[in-house]
Amino acid sequence: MAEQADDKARKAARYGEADVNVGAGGETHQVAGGDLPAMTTQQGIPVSDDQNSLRAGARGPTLLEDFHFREKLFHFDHERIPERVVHARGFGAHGYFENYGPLADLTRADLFQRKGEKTPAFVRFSTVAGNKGSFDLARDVRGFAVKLYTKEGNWDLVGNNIPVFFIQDAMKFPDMVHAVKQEPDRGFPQAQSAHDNFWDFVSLSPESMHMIMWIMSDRAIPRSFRFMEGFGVHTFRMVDAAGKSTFVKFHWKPKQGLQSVVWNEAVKINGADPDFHRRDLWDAIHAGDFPEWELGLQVFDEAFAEKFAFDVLDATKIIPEEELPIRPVGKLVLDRCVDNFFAETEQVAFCTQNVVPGIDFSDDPLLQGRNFSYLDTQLKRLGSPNFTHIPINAPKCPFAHFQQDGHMAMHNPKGRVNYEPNSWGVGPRESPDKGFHSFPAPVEGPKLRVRSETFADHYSQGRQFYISQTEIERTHIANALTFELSKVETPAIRSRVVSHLLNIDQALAETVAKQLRLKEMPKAADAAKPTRQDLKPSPALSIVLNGPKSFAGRKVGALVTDGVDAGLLDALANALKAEGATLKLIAPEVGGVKDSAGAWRDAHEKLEGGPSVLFDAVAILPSKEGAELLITLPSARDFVADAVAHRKFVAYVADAMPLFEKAGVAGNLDEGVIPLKAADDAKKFVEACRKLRFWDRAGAER
Ligand code: HDE
Repeated sequence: MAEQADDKARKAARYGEADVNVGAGGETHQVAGGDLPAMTTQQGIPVSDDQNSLRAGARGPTLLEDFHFREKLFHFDHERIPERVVHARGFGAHGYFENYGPLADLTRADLFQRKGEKTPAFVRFSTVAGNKGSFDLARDVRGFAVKLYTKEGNWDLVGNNIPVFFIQDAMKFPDMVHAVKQEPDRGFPQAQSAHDNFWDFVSLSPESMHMIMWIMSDRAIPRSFRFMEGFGVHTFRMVDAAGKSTFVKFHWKPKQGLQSVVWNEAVKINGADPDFHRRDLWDAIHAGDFPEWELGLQVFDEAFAEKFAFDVLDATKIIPEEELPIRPVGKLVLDRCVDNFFAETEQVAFCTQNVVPGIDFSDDPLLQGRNFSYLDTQLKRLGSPNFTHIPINAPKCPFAHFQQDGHMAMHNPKGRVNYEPNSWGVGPRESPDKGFHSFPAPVEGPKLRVRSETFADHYSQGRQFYISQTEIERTHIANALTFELSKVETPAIRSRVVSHLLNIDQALAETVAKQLRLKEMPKAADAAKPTRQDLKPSPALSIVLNGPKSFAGRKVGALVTDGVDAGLLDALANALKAEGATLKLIAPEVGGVKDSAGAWRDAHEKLEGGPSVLFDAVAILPSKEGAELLITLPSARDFVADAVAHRKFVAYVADAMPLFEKAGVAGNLDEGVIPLKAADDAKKFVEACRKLRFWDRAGAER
């Protein structure tokens, strides 16, 4: 009887007393007047009890006859679909692409014909190597996959946040992915390239070296999805109404500017908030701060391709913006989060072969291979050739064909005719004018398994990327290589990587060798082509040189205690609001603090849950007594010490000084550490924050 009383309390709590009528035997009914719908099975049969399985006697065995119980567990047991082999961890959002003006001179693609036209879009960002449950701030490439629901079908531009790739031929993709993912015997490391197999593969595949420069740079640890670029990577074609083809490379430029974190921060963010990137996008969209990217094109003809120093079909090469400027043609805005993560983000099926009339492929061997792989992988993951019947994958334009049946077929045509030609006068017909035509590029030659000679230069652009970085960015690359290679257990692999670095930059190779404490400097690796020394730096490749103009969209974490100066806090909040940035309060207890005016201020985070790594800049605002408490808390000392070490802008009140001293950073009071004395100082602090980091801070690394 005690059990039944418990049951009664539980049910009452769930439905609210008024909605539940508990019968004498403990059975419940939702009484009329409650506005919640009645629960049913999948077959629509009303459910009377969702708490207890059907048993022979109160303590007896469960009966097979309990169809509700069996259906509920059957469905639960089948909830998962296979995660993506790569790009398993992702986060998606809806939005639109807005076209700036007609592009008829380049392409007949319908979405580019009318000024101001909006095409619905769905974007999924992802990491590559980690499994679905891994953390967001792995050092990794980010997927930047865009599905555009155009009036002439779905166009999937399945790109990354890095414009080059590890390999030149799709044949090597399974090897490359096996090498980077967890090692097969032990099942780890997770979401890490810092292990022997990856660097073994890379050191035996010099074509990876350009990509290695990118993933060892801060590009691989973005501050959030909102602050990274996207690239189509391959050369594509645009084809106009007359059938003229132009080569094109696609770029997405974030209007928010570029921003990354530093490695020590990434490591800590992964512990403090493994969902840092997805939470950021979710929060921004929910706050109405919709991220935008401008779509830019690099367009060129055969003549340019002929004279360009590298093969435009080689996905390990870029065309520097300074050599071929980017033409902005429209913008992508993300303004709506998904309603259901599984239905949309998990089930979305991107396929590189989804192109629309006016867009076409080039012969890039990586792209050609992808065009097979993506369709194939969707069948495995979604389990049916009818995956386009799922709303997120269905075109939003009219469609008609004679494909039929299969698992879970949802669009089933009526009537007798399911083939063509037919003489019944019904059903769709091909349309030679409107339909997709492949560009008739002339091809001939013997069937060969070869790598074109024109793909042989593996180092020159890696060097160009490196020399395009600012000093601090170069230091980060050297440190990242050192970190990763220090996790490699086999000394020969470490040396082999350094032998490739020698072909990129002597000083970089020497720094890494020294930081690894290599006993002997290896000889430079044999190069199929010597590294070109004449390529000019491309400033567009640096993050620091392409940061934001404002602090909008960024977050400041203010460490507060009881007695926090109410006027200063308000001044800071107002200055940040005017900039389009937000203020979060971090307090010893999540309940909040009482400010100097006696008013209550709710905290957003308890100190232990809100370390400074989660913020773009911090303000240290305790009262005098508050500071005495904070100096006893390791998390408060870390808050300050980390913010300084990560070269953040720090605002502080004089009463906070004991905390700086205890944290060992009282000697770092440079121009990036800004005293808040009067309300006007808050504005100065926010203006300083526009630079994001005070890179000149001396001795910041502890
Ligand atoms: Fe992918 N890639 N890839 N890839 N890729 C997949 O497709 C593949 C490559 C990229 O958010 C898979 O649906 C091959 C380059 C993104 O759902 C798979 C090759 C670029 C996403 C696959 C490449 C990408 C994927 C796994 C070498 C940047 C996530 C699950 C030729 C331009 C899309 C899936 C999403 C996903 C194959 C190389 C980007 C297995 C064979 C280069 C953004 O089909």
